[in-house]
Amino acid sequence: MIQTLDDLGLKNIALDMDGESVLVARLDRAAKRNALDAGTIEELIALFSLLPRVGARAVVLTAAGDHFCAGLDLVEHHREDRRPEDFMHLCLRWHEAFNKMEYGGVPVIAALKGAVVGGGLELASAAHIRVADRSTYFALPEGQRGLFTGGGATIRVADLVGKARMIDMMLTGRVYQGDEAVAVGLAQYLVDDSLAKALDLAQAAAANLPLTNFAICSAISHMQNMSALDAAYAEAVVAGVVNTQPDARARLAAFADKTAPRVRPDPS
Ligand code: 1HE
Repeated sequence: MIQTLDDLGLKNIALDMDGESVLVARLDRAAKRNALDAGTIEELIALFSLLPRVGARAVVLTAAGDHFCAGLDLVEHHREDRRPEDFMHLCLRWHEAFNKMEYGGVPVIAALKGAVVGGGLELASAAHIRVADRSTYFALPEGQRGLFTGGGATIRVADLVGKARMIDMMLTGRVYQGDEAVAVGLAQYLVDDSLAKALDLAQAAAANLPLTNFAICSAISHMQNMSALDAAYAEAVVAGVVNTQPDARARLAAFADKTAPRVRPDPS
């Protein structure tokens, strides 16, 4: 049975630790602009399935080279000449990978740069926080390539930017970047150094209690899939468990005895 990240034998994703508890996972096919071939998708599934069990408290997802991810490996797709059922099954593997990220309960912060396009945007949109730098640009070029999204964009990208913007991106090849990308919801931060910012955010998230992060990074997504009535019930159940966890008592005591920091406006 696989016990450690080393046992996974990843070839297209490099792993590193930032301190004790933040795992840095780097897409490592820069020569192919980190295009997602079938093998890389399997590696993402293996990695994000194991994460909750190896004690990583947060993950930064980054990429080698100048581009975060060019999406589906179009050369592999062309070479394989897939039948509809082959590609449908491949899409189910993409969904498995991205669902493991979104619903796995461990915060995933994407440090973006260059092209975040097609399936690369689908990957980024499965992260819990997206940090862009000035080189980052977002697009869904499937429309122009004679393709359609298959890695969850119809759910996650539409959720981020809304149906009308997603349709515009696919019909016309519209590219979003800079402040406009933040304004439409594709990224939450725009900075000079997206990796440094993502690491800061990951360290901050890693300082939360793991059960609290589990709820934040799985329950909110699950509740979006429920009716309002069921979501309210599920929220009460999750809060019942999280808000009574013994590990939270010290934090509550610190607030009560006035040693905990207060919430203040950002001084900058
Ligand atoms: C690739 C891929 C790829 C690059 N699959 N090999 N995605 C797209 O339509 C994006 C396609 N890629 C691009 O538009 C550009 O490559 C980039 C803007 C990302 C980067 O441009 P550039 O000038 O730096 O690189 P390049 O010269 O285009 O490519 C360098 C190498 O990466 C080259 O390989 P080489 O062996 O000839 O050196 C390219 O073939 C390779 N490469 N992108 C395979 N995508 C589940 S459905 C999801 C649907 C989709 O994601 S559709 C794909 C959308």
